[in-house]
This record gives sequence, C-alpha cells and structure tokens, in this order.
Amino acid sequence: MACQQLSSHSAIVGSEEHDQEAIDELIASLPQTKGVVGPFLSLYQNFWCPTSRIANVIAFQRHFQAKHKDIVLASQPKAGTTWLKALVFSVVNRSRFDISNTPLLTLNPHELVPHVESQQYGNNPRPDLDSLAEPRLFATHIPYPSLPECIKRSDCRIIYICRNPLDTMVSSWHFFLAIARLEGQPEWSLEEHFETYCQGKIWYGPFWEQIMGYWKESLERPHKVFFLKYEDLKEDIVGQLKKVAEFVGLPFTEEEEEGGVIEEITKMCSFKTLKDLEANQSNKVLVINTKVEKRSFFRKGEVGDWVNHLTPSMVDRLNSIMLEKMSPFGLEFKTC
Ligand code: PAP
Repeated sequence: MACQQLSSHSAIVGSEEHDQEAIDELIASLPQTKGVVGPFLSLYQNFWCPTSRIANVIAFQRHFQAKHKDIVLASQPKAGTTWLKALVFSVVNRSRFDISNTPLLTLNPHELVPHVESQQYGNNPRPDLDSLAEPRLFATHIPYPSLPECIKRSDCRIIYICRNPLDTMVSSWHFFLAIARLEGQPEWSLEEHFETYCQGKIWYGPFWEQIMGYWKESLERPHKVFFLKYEDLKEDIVGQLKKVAEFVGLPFTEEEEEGGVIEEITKMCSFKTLKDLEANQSNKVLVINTKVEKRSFFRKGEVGDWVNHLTPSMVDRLNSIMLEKMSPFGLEFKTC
C-alpha cells in the first residue's frame, strides 16, 4: 500500500508538464487529518505534509536542479533548525562577512536560509535559484526518501539536525500555540498535542520515520549526510562546528582557530545573542505560508525542559517509541 502510494506519486512528480489539475486530483485523493495542530495535513509519500504545501513539495521535487556545491539543511520542526541555519550560514560565508557586518544582525536566520517547500516554492513552482551565491544553502523538513532525486544523486551535502523527541515535542507545542494565538485560533492542551505527536500525525511526521530516514542514510553515506544532534551542539559547540566546516569542505584554518573565529561564530549564533537582536524580537512577522512571530523561534533553548511539562506516563510512552523505532539502529539521545 505504502509503495503503491509512493509510485503513483512518483508518476506525478516525474511528469515534465506542470499539470495543475493532476496535482489537485492527487492532493484531493490523499488521506487527510485535521489533528489539533494548525492546518490540515495530508499523507503524501508516507509523511504528514501540511496540505497547503504539497503543491510546493511537488514543484520542488520536479524542478529543483542540484549543484554539486549545494548544502541542504534538513530537520524535523523544532529540532534546532534556526540555530543550524545561523551556524552554517556563518561558516560558509565567513570570508564575505565578519561578525561586525553579518546579515544575522538584521535578518532572522529563516530569511537568510529560506525553507524550500514553504518559502522558495511557496508562490512559484519555478523560482530562480540559479542566481543565489554559491555554495547555495537550502533548508527543508521533507523526509529523505522524498527529497528530489537530483539532491540524492549529486555531490551536494546534507546536514540533518535532530533533537531528543521529549524536548522537540514540548517545543512544538509552544510554537504551534503561539501561531494559534497570533491567528486567533482555538488553543489545545499539551495532552492533545502529545497524543497527535505519538500517533505521528504531526508536520512532516511520523517523527521516527523522518529521523530514521536521515539516520540510516548518514550511516550508509557519511560523506553525504552529516547527522548532528542538538544536545551535542549544546555540549561541545566548537568541536561540532569544526566537524560541520570540514563536512562542507571549508575547514577552519589554524590561523582562524588561533584567531578565535570559531568562538566568534558560536557567540554570534548563541541563543542569547540571536534572541536579543532587534531583528528577532516581537512584532516582526515572518510569513512562511503561515504567519509566525520571529521571537517564537527563540523560547528557552535548553536541553531537558521536558521535565517541566511531561508526566511520567508521557515520558514512558515516548521512551518506548524511541526504544522500539530508534535504539535497534543505534540511535540514542541525551535528554538532560
Ligand atoms: P523550526 O523548525 O520551526 O525552524 P527550530 O529552530 O528547529 O524551529 O526549533 C526552535 C527551538 O530551537 C526552540 O526550542 P525551545 O522551544 O525548546 O526553546 C528554540 O528556543 C531553539 N533555538 C533557537 N535558536 C537557538 C540557538 N541559537 N541555540 C539554541 N537553541 C535555539
């Protein structure tokens, strides 16, 4: 059933013509859920995609042309995407900007490194991406199997950031509630959100499928997919950033290391620095199909905030999902 669904979708994706009617028919045929979180989700290629973004995803799959130097930042929502965007942007552009003139001072990381499926392909099935400075940086929440084939086949690199599901779940509850409040939508409880999360019916979920897709690929092709954990960044940001720089083919020189360039970048991209910037304060709204206040990307930025929210039975349930779906493949998380 799952494979059938994937292959009939592949026919649409593979079609050269931009056949809006066929796309609309496909979207209308997909299983749908309202869930409790935001807009409708549809089960497209075995992941729960916000229905309003499926056409964008298809356009991305059909028309995107990878270049060998491209860097794709992939994540599950609320796993540390904003942080990763700021860090990799700074690493890649360190010869163009230093800390005194970095665009991070005036722009939110999501404006600097837009999400392909919600921003670049948001209003245009064929955005002009050729003129972007190289190496081009892209971000996506799409699971690995659904990435455009050219990304998988080319030499471009993928950095995936992952976070322990206990904190990710709590973070996503706060984030989606902030959006609901901004839009005057009804609110929902942590318990309701938790249930949806554990059922996998959450943006780009089930979360275990999305995480494991990238994890397995990172084991099979470590030169292609770099698997980064939020908790490891927290513990040793300098060491992790060196690995990121090497992975993208731009290692820090001895001179840079001695000159404190790595520390400067990590300080610039720290939770406190970014959160306090005027560019990331309230009343600044980013539009990614949905309106989001920039400050809602910076809440607490800690490992272990779940202890303040989850009951022992909730923790047991999430732990057993991790034990069943992830541990057998060697993936474990630090949770405090
Ligand atoms: P997104 O997928 O919608 O872009 P994402 O950036 O992945 O969201 O997740 C936001 C989380 O990262 C928030 O976690 P919290 O709710 O537990 O606080 C946010 O605070 C945290 N975050 C954002 N920027 C940083 C940073 N520079 N350092 C550490 N954590 C950060």
